[in-house]
Amino acid sequence: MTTLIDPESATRPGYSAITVRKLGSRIGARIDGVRLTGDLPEETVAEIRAAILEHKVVFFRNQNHLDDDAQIAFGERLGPLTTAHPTVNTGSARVLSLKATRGMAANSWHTDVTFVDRVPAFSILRGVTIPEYGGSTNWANTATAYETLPPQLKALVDGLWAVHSNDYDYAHQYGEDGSTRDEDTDFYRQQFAATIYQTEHPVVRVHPETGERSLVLGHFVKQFSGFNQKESAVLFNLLQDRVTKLENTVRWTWTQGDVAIWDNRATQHYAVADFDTQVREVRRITVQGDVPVGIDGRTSRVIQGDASVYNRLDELIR
Ligand SMILES: O=C(O)CCC(=O)C(=O)O
Ligand SMILES: [Fe+2]
Repeated sequence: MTTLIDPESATRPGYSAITVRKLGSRIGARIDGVRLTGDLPEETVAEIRAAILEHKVVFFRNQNHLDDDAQIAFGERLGPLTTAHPTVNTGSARVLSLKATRGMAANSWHTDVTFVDRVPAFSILRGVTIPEYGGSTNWANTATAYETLPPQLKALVDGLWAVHSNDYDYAHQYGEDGSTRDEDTDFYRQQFAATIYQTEHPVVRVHPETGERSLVLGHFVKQFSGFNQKESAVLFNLLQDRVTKLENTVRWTWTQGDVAIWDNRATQHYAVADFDTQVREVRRITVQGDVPVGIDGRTSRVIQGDASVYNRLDELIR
């Protein structure tokens, strides 16, 4: 017997262990009917993975049972985890705490950790302390951003490479968007760039699981190879505007216990610093990814910094 799909609910066919509802035409889905744990059946994990690959970012409500260990146990079902971060230590080997009371480092469009060669595959973010208002997060689909480029722009980006670094320009974030500087954020920034990494990535990468092409950009881009700073800025804005066009994005308003999982190989995200001095804490783990491969088969190239410890495969530091 075939089950009729109610177009109103936009419930997605093809899933039996979970319920998947689309949130917009290009990106985002909410998943219901699952309690995230380390011992979920293989079929459920496979469907969650398929939903992430299809919708780029998925959201789960009511996962209040999770603590760091349970978040890690579930995360490991998607693949081996990275350490918390290449440079930032917030007190856990695997979990990065993003806690803020005044603005945040993530209120700018980016893909996580693109300054190293092995860019994480998935980021798994858990809402721990959520302000009364503000502090939503936006995601953009970098695969549809590429797919909808006019052919002339595709021709340009298909052979384009860019240098990404953690030593990027934070200054542009201040003044314009109303967020303020304080000692905590200054300290975070110093730690963030304590070791400088620089990696050259293709601007168009071929996704290792889906084969889709996607744009590799975001705020860690320093310069396009073969272009000067001024030209790079013009090109960057032209392409970023395509990525962050509102129709290409989804916005999530958090409640405590929510979990967001995104495909870091096909998205950028932006956390909105509009919660005044309220406390906001989200905690992130990341699943290891591959070295990006361009359309011509060339792989990303490390220019500066050894990030091998970030992806260490042993369990010694757990
Ligand atoms: O605070 C957020 O909502 C997202 C922060 C962020 O950029 C991340 O978790 O990678
Ligand atoms: Fe991020």
